[in-house]
Amino acid sequence: MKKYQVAKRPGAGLANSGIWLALAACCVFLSSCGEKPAEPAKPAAEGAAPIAKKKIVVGFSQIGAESGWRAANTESIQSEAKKRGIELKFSDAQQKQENQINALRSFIAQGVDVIAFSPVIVSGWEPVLQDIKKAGIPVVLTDRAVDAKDDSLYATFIGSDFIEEGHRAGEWLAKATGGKAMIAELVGTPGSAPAIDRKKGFEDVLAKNPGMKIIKSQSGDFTRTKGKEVMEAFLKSPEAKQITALYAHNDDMALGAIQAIEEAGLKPGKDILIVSIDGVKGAFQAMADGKLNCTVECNPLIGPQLFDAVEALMAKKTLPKHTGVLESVYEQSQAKDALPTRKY
Ligand code: GYE
Repeated sequence: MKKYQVAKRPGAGLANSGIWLALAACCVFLSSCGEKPAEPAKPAAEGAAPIAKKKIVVGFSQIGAESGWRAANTESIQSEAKKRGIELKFSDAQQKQENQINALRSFIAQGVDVIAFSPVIVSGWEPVLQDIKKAGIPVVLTDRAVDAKDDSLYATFIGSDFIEEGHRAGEWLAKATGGKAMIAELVGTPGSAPAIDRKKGFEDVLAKNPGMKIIKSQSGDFTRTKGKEVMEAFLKSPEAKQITALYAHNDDMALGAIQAIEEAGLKPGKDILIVSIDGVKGAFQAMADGKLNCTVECNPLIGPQLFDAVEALMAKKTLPKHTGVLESVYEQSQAKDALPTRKY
């Protein structure tokens, strides 16, 4: 495993240290002038130099704002940076890889300390990752993985196991239906890690349950609008009457599909059983209303883990290549109790 060198910005350390020392001195002075009596100062350890801390600058390229999950993820990252006094250069790619690559290149030009991003699709990242490596900037991947063979192109990946989420969704449906279901599938963004892996994990379960079949499958791009559109098309297709269950790769598409099912005069959650992934509040509400049957949790609140990694990299520590996120599976019976404390 190769260790990254954190880029040194020429001159920046020296030029800033004087200012920081002056600021630190001011802070000590101001706090000693406060109304409350100051705590007795601890004698400085012999030979200890005053610590002048440089502000960490992180460039983060977010995929977009396609779902409730994404909104919660963005909030978690922005608020955690603020809390830790880390300067965050945040860029929204509106679900386009091209925009993400441009943002990453601009982070190199700005000489940020660490680059983090959530790659919209798995492929096509090697050239820009090579350039980041050449610039000596460590990379943290969050949420979605890349398919680059050379894992020295990034320091660590923090994110969920999407194959396991697919297994959990499939296993819940197998249990709920006694292994018999004609399934419509709403796939996530084509070529994205969660779409590929959630499909694979689910199909692993189908392979063991010959009575469960996917009879319709199409991408709804992880959005509510497209989820609704695609479900409308499914319900107008010749196979419409056979559909007994819906597997949506995220809650937003399931919520869109619920509307389409209702508009077609059917009962979501009863005529068509629905299982989706994420565990956003809207899904818990839909479960409490009896319209969604199960959601497999995918935790978006990874800001603290991201900045733990950033701080470790700044301290020149080597990180594990992958860190997972703790998650659960929820059914209708748990929805009402869980709703008030649900954080996203
Ligand atoms: O499930 C979906 C979002 O990458 C895990 O992206 C994330 C997925 C999430 O749009 O709602």
